[in-house]
Amino acid sequence: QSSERKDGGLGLINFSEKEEMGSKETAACSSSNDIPTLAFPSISTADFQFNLDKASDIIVEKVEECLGKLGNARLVLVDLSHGSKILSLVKAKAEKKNIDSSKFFTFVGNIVHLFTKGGLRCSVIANAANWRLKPGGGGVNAAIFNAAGADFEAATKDRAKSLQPGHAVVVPLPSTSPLHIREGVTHVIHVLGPNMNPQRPNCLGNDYNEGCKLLCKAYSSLFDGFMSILN
Ligand code: AR6
Repeated sequence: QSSERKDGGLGLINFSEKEEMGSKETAACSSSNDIPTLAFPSISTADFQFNLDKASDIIVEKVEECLGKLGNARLVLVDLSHGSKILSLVKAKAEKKNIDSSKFFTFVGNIVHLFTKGGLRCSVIANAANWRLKPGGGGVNAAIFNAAGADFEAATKDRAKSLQPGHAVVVPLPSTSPLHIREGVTHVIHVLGPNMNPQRPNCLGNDYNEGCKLLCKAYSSLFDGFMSILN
């Protein structure tokens, strides 16, 4: 149940005010639903086992870099539960850097139900993909492929057959996709982050030099992909 509750500030709300928002949050939400919004998960930090402290530094750094170029669009980091460590770390670090919370905030919810269960319309969502760009596995990848349906799989194949770590590919979501119809999502951006899990392909061992470079590159590619949609 907690997986569908909201977390971060919306619109005019500061990170620190989140707990008191209730209905105000919903109102801010519905009035902001026309703003182009990218919802993204924390790339590489669950199945791919990337260190959360390092990942949160990178997320905040890359978000800050991107915000100046975004116009009126906004970025939202999502995770499934209120207990999410990565959301807490990012929220605290973003607040410290005075990042504008109308342009970037965190949100608790399932990335495939942000509008219908959370009231937050996101035109674009990011997928923490695998290198084959295949359905299955777990986490965000399984959720998005399941929710988006067969036409999305075909649309992905049209765009790319595989992905290198640090890269992203933008896939327009067919208008027949349930995710398009139900949630208003127009594009999915597949991103492949660095893998630190020995059970998965291309494990970097403990090479965080390379890992951090690749995670930075992954977020740059993701945000560039989002900006290419806006333009
Ligand atoms: N909605 C929102 N956030 C989610 C959801 C969801 N439905 N599911 C997971 N998260 P992960 P990775 C959060 O494992 O580490 C797959 O098997 C999760 O709590 O999806 O990059 C692929 O096929 C975490 O914060 O991605 C790849 O092989 C974040 O999303 C591999 O996992 C990313 O977790 C990629 O692993």
